[in-house]
Amino acid sequence: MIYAFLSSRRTDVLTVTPWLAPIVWNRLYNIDILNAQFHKRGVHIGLTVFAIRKYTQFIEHFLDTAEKFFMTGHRVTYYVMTDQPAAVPNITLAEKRNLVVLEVPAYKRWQDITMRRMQIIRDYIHDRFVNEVDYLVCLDVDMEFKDQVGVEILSDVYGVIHPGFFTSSRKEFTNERRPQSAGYIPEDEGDFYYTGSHFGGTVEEIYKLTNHCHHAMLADKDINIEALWHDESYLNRYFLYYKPTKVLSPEYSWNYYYGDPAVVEKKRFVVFPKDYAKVRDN
Ligand code: UD2
Repeated sequence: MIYAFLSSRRTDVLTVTPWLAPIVWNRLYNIDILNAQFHKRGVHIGLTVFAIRKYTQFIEHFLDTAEKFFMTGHRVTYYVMTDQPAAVPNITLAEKRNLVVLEVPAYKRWQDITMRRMQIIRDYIHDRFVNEVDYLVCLDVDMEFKDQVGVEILSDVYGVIHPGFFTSSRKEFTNERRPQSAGYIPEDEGDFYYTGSHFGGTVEEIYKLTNHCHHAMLADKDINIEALWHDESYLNRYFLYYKPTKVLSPEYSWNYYYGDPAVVEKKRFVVFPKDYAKVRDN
């Protein structure tokens, strides 16, 4: 048993943060043990995903692949937030899984669409999610599941290392550098560069995170600033001061634009290539 444990240890990647949060990579965990623990607790997982304006085209494939690979065997509710409820396809879901379509406004600017996700998730946590699910997993829609994403990701609050920056120094992170901004991170600070496409945690922790990020955006709006990478910048600032209790490797938000490095043994959740000029209205 001990031998089996030692033999599956990874020496090629960082597996724990300086604040002792695990960093989740392939081969570091036993999914059967974790599944047994989470089944005992009967956890219910909510997945939020936004499909606004032309992004409704991504929803069917996103859901089809989630049915194959996301939290197999657990209780799951998909919350699809859209301005066009009729565009959400009828897909057959496995047992213990359901889909809720929520109508949300379509902001004109794509930047507002991505940033306002924080406010909308916060408000729905308050109005209903808190009574319905234990954890929330918040994802971009122009993505597809390619391999299992299960309860190994769950923790009080987690972020995912951006695939473009897992070997970068903190100076290279594309953080917001204007000191007046509520998203500001100095060049010599920052632990990882986290992607805006995937974060999660308990409903209570995601309430705190989304509320904080939304307020940071409003504070910047008042002084006519929009952080460099929008919601992603505010999320990075949040995680600097409120450290995630688990960090996921880029397996959990890969982009083949960055190649196919061997160290990322599984590309579990992957960006679906898109032509920005065709999917964005402005
Ligand atoms: C990056 C981040 C994204 C966000 C954004 C902020 C990755 C993989 N993604 O992606 O999470 O932080 O930068 O600039 O790093 N959406 C719509 N309709 C629209 C536009 C956006 O529904 O017209 C939603 C949709 O769920 C989409 C998400 O917002 O997946 C993020 O927008 P994006 O994919 O256009 O942003 P992108 O690729 O610049």
